[in-house]
Amino acid sequence: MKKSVISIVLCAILLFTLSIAVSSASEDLATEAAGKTLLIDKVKQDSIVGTGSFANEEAKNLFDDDPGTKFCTNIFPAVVTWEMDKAYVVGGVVICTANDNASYPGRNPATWILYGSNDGTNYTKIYEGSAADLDDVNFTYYLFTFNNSSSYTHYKLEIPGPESGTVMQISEFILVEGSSTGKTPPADYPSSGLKPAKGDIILGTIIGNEVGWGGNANAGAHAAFDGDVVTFFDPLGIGDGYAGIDAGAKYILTQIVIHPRDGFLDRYYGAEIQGSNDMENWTTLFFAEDAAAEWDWQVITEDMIQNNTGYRYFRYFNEVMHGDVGEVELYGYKVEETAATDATASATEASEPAAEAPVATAPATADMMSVAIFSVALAGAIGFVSYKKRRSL
Ligand SMILES: [Ca+2]
Ligand SMILES: [Ca+2]
Repeated sequence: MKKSVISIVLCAILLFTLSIAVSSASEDLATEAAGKTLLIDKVKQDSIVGTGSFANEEAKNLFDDDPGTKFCTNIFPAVVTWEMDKAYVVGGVVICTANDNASYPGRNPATWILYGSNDGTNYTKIYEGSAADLDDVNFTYYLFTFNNSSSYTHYKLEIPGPESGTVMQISEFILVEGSSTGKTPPADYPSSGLKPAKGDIILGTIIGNEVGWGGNANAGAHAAFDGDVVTFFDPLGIGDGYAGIDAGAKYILTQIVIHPRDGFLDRYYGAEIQGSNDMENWTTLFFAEDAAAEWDWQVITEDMIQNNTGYRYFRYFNEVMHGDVGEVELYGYKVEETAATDATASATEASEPAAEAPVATAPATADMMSVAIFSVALAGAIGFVSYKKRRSL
């Protein structure tokens, strides 16, 4: 009696385990990768180079949108390189098993490593799969997604060996296009180490330009929120495009930290941090009145932030200069539901000119010239205020 109960429990656990495995795969590509942009036809067929294989089972079979053809080899590590028709940000991969994995268990890759490159020589690791990724089943598609914000023209797949035995095979290897916006910043963001006493880093979903100036996929909004001061957001033009964060709830800012782009300190002039609750009407919370003095973190403290009444959307914007920026960090605290009425009241007050705080009168929405003239006048009147604080390393 006791034994049969244990058997039932074990069966239940087994069925549960199987249902998880099945739910992450499909015999139909459209089902498995629903809503994804597949880059199958973006592969330059004549660029594909792969490790030797069995006859008619070459690496090029990975890119023909046909699960009936496969890359099958007993030479390891198996390495395949190829070039795309242009640079893509890849945020996922679909792998399909082959015709007879069920008959020959162990032919799936032990691990699989995807690399990207922009010169076909120096490769950066993007993602590493594991032995448990694929099952011993035929013609089954598996989707894997991962965080990656870098675009590459060249890719490399490296497979150290089969899960067991001496032969490895897969029928399809499909890159899935990622998005530079609509994602959360990576783990190494924020990187300034300049957290204020009050408030925490505002993490959320990146909003703004998908790509930067000239269609540069590396210079989209994400580049201002990746923790790397060298990578930069590059708008399409002056006042044309922005990099921002959807905080998901209303936040009061306690500090703003901006790192200019290397070699473009003059473009810090006119930098604005704006807030919005509808992504249409933007209010200026901070306006940079001069170029950055050094290629270093620019710290804007709470007392320098105007109209700070609680916003869900924040953006870095520049209507004066072509506003490249290396990094943007926003710190603050969430507006409590019960405090919503108070926030509205203070918003009305804040819209009145504040004589003792000249920065407060920086126009929230104004054309480029009036902002520039105003800023020059203001800078002359009160002198340049240094917002800079050295990074403590
Ligand atoms: Ca194929
Ligand atoms: Ca960056």
